[in-house]
Amino acid sequence: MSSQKPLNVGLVGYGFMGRTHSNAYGKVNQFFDLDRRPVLKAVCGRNESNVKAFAEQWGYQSIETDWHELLSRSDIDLVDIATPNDSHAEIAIAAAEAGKMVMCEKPLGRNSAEASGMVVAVESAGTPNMVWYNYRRVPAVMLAKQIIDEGRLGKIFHYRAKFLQDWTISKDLPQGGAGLWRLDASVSGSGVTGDLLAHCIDTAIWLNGPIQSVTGMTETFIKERRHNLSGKIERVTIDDASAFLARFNNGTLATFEATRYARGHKALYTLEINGENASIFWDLHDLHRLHYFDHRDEGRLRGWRSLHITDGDHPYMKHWWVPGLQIGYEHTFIHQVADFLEGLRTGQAAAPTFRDALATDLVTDAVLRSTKSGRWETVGLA
Ligand code: SOE
Repeated sequence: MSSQKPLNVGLVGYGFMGRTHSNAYGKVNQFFDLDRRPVLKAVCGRNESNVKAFAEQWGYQSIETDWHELLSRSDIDLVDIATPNDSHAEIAIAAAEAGKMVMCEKPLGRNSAEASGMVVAVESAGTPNMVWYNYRRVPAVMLAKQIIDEGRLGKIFHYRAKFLQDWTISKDLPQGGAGLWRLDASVSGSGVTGDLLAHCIDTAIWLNGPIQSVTGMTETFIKERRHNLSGKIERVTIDDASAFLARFNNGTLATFEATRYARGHKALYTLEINGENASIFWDLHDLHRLHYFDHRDEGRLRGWRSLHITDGDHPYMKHWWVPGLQIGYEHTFIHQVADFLEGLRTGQAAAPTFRDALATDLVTDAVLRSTKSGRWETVGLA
């Protein structure tokens, strides 16, 4: 019998993200010393045979086919939302009203209006909440945060982020339905702006503070695709590519770009920050490395250092193997659960909370507004 207090999880949705979260709940207590233990109580999805198969494979004790039923259960402490974006708000608000803790996949809402309602719901209920912006918890990205917070970069002049993929280039790819709802803006809210740039914006605000104003451009390269649900050729409503310029409150100038049309790139999330004294560069395809240049190094030896973030004194790494051995994408979700559980113990909410994630939706809204107005747009306050 375990000495840790159980935290009964009810997962809604069992796609790609349902798998990453389930894996994290299953592993977290083996690697982190925590006083709570997630228990895979129930998984919920509309297709009974699929949800049963998922429950069996991942070890969930029970299933539900209607999320209202899940929320009404007294044996569920935490509702974890891993559904397409159009159901985040409804489920999260109802879960908060039912007194559950709530975790939600990114982006929080399809737009900031939806996200605001979700923030009000969790804050009025006073319930712990968090959004799965997992890339904050890549050890190298966490080290970047420490380096910046220690002031090593000095004044930050430039922030540059990109998220490049290439999986929607074929004009024969349909839109809508399982797996392809990201191509239907009525479900997703937007295209790469809300899906990929949202990651870049979340990390950027966390590392460098609030974004003040933006001006952007988007393009939809393939204008019509067959819709999986109607079977008809329909207009494509998402942005396939999105780029924007930004000014941070602290005076930093920034460029952000995301696309699903960068042939050869699968999930190339990169960021570079240039400060008065030093610069850092990070690349998701080589996620253990943090590149660091410090102008204060002795001139003869000055140059870009390629730090391998696998040592025990690097963020999170003492919980894993021995120095030099690597971890990967799935571990970012395990770190996030560990921090959430630790936040429950200390009473210090683990970030990003719903309110933090609202700040990202306010930036994506401003970017999309500016593509219509053709002007710089001020970002709303979270
Ligand atoms: C899109 O392809 C996607 O799966 C995003 O939705 C995720 O948030 C990102 O981490 C990887 O790419």
